[in-house]
This record gives sequence, structure tokens and C-alpha cells, in this order.
Amino acid sequence: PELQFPERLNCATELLDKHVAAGHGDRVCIRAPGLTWTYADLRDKANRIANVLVQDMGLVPGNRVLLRAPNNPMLVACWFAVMKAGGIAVATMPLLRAKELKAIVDIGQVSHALCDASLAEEMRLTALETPLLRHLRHFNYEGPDSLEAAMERASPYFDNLDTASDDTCLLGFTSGTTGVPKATMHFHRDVMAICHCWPPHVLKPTADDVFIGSPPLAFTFGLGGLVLFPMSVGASTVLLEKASPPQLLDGIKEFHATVLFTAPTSYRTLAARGIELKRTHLRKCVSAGEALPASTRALWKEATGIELIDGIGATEMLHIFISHTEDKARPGATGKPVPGYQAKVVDDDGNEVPPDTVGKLAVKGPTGCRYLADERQKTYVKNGWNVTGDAYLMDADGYFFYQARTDDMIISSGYNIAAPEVEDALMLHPAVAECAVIGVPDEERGQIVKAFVVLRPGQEQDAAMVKTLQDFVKQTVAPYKYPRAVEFVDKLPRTQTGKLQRFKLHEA
Ligand code: 3UK
Repeated sequence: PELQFPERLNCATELLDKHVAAGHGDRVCIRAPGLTWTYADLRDKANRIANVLVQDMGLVPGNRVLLRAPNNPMLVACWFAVMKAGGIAVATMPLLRAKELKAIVDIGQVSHALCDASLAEEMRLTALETPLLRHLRHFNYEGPDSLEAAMERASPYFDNLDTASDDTCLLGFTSGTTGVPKATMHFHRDVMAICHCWPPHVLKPTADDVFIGSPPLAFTFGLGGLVLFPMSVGASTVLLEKASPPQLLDGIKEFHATVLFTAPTSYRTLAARGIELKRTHLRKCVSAGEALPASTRALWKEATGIELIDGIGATEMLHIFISHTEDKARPGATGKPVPGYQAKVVDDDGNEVPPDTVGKLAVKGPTGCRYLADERQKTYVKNGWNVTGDAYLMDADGYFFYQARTDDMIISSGYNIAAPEVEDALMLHPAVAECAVIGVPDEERGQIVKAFVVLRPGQEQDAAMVKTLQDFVKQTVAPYKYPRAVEFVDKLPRTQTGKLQRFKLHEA
């Protein structure tokens, strides 16, 4: 289907205000432990925050607003406030450290920030590092300077900015193969496009569904699955600040969740609780972020009776573009292109390869990659086709099978970790002479980060040193990026020109 959008479009009007205007304001929109917001509640709060942004914080259309919080209702209210005011939302992973946040602020030219009080310290350190960030407010605490106090004084009415459908409304950050995060720009119409493609054709949700899941809202998998998709059909969503498998299970039971979004690792762990899961209201389960092994699909079906819906998405594409409905599932395959998208497997010259041949995955559709000021745009998008960096094959029936990443990105428990970024962090430690980081296969996490380290003369190659280096990385970058395996070596394989040969470490 060719999607047509009007010239003027604001996704907040479509996803939030329209439900209230249609008389559905009293339907439950967001639930969290101890809290229920209707669609009218969310709109009231988003309007007040939009007024605070414009009147108190001097926001003008096009300003970028850093959003920092674990998955909670106020984060959603802030996100919609930014949409309403015509700003650009830059949601960030809660665990990021000041060093990483500064890079995002610099690349995104971020001037405003709305931050959960629980993340105030790292936000303070970031603000000290950059003059760009000028307007900052914190929420989820009580005090005269809080966002909530300003909301009390603000009007609950706000006329959404009459944005163009191709005005940028969000920047999605990737961790980047070179370790430097890349910002991808998405328009108001992109937000609506993903709501019109995958959900109605694959997920098929209804207004009575209750969504729940683990991906952070800063990850577009989470934003779509836990906010945009439920709201596009007037359903409700459950937000959990911590969503480890046991916490997810408790949430599924307590809130009578019917639709679950999480990563393969989490499904493998949850499958052990099959007896309890069978007694819940769960009916649809979506897996994305990393390849879903056929064994995990079988395990989940066996444990719960539910066929998993797999889907590959990417920050560059905003959301899922190859997937399948439950009845069409094929073990080991990601599925077929989502209606609205085309996909093919190509060689290095961009020519389509015959069925059952491994090549690079290329996709085309209503959403696509627009890197913000990054020269890699021309290697990602060629003739309108997005080349995702994944090695895939398509079988004779048109099913797409994931093979591997074509670069050195490590995906561990659904987190994308760029090897060079971990290397950079390790190199800052005085005991390290040089190092190389790769992803090695792991039963539970898909991959784990492994570091090969050459120590400086006189340093001890022992368990204490391993622990020291691991702790050091956790302090320097987001803790989930630390090397779970460390091997000491005398030298690293390099080319004549001094370039690291990571493939040799993989072979070893
Ligand atoms: C890998 C998969 C095999 C693949 C994402 C759903 O993961 C998302 O975005 P990222 O930018 O990473 C993209 C890369 O992750 N991948 C994701 N899903 C699958 N590999 N099977 C899958 N089902 O390498 C891809 O290029 O972090 C996922 C929705 C929105 C997203 N942003």
C-alpha cells in the first residue's frame, strides 16, 4: 500500500488528541505501578509541559530536547509535549554516562533537557561539559523548581503546532559501528507510517489490548511497541522502570497484559515460568533487536502455547520492516517484508543475488535512513535502498533468514555495543598498552563483549586485573558495555599499515 499523508501533520494530534476529541478521553492510556492515566490525563499533562517548554523554557520549533528517564508515564508526557510544541525529541538510554551524553548533545545540538530526578547526577555532569544545554528541568520529585511545580502553574490547554508532515520530530541515536553515535532523523509522517504498516498487518492489536515490555523508550523498538502502537489503536500500555524477566512476569499478571515486547534473551529466561504464563491474559509476543534462534521460538511455543512474532527493525528505519504473522512463522526465518516495505538481498555492487545466496540486506519503504550530518548516509542509502549492514539470505518462498552482522557491532542481550567504544574506554586505563574488542557467541546473551588486552610492562595478568579493568569500563561508559571476558595477550594481529585485524581474533 502506498501511504499518503497530508502536507500538515502533527503526530501528537493523531495519536493523542484525536482520541480525546472522539470521546475516548476516559479510556485508560498508561498504567504503571500505583498509577493509571487516561487519554485525557495524558493530554492534560502533555499540554501543561508543552506550555512550560514554550513559555518558561523558551522553546521554539526545531529546538532539540533531551529526554532522560526510565520507562515511566512522565517520560511519555514529555515526549508528547515536545511533539505538540514542534520540538525534536532526543530520548536517551537511562544508563548513559556524561561522556556519552555530551557527544549526543554536541551532535544533536541539544538546547533543552527534561530529566527524571533519579538521573540528575549524570545530567549535572553533562551540563558542566557543554555550553549548548541551556534549559533544564527535572521531574518525578517534589520541589519548587520541579517540572511538576511549573505544570501546576501552566494551562492545560495547548494548540498543537501546525507542523509539516516532513518536519523532523525525533532523533534516534545508534551506537554506531565506529563507536561515534550517529543521529537518525525521523519526521512526523514517519511516526504515523510505522503505525500504519506493521501493527495492522502483523500484530493486529485492538483497543482492548494491554501492552507491556522491556525495551527502553529511547530505543525506537520500545517507543513504537510500548507507546506509538498501543496509542494508535486507543489501547493501553504498562510502563515498568525495571523490566527484568521476573518483573515482566509480575507486570503481566498484575496488569492483565495481552501483548508483550521483549528480546530473545528475555523470552529464553521467561520460558521457565511457562505454567504461570499460561494462566495470564497474554496472547501476542513480539521479539526483535537480535536474531531469534529457532530453538527459542520452539521453547516459547512449548512453554506458553504462543507462536512468537519475530521482526527485524533498525533505528535508521525507525521500526520493523521484515516480520510475519504467527500463522506464517518459519523457524529460523525473520519473515517477509512488512506491507509497505520491499526487501532484497544484494551483492557488494547492489545487484540482487539469487535465492538461497547470502548477501547484504537492502530495504525500501515509507521510512528510511536520514543520518544527521554524517557522511555514512551515502553508504547506507543507495538509489533509495537502505543497506542495513546485515548479512541475510532469501529462500525460494521469499522468506528472509538472518546470517550475521556485516560489521563489528556486538549485540548482547539486545543492547548494541560498538567494539571500538569499549576499546576506547579500556585504553584510558593506565595499565593498558593496547586492546581489541569483539563479540563472542553466548548461549544466554546472544553475544558477549570480549576484550583482548596487552598490558604495560610490569603489570600483573591476574584475576584482580580483570576485575579492575571491568570496573573501570563500567565507570567510563554505560555499564552494560563492559567486557564480560578478558584475555591477556602479548600482541594484537595488525596489518602492515597498522590496522587491527579483528577477524583473526574471531578465528582464534
Ligand atoms: C539487528 C535483528 C535479526 C540487526 C530495532 C525493532 O534493533 C533495532 O534497532 P537497532 O538500530 O539495531 C538494528 C540491528 O539489530 N536486529 C534487530 N532485530 C533483529 N537481527 N533478527 C531480528 N529480529 O542487525 C539490525 O540491523 O538497535 C528493532 C524495532 C526498532 C529497532 N530500532
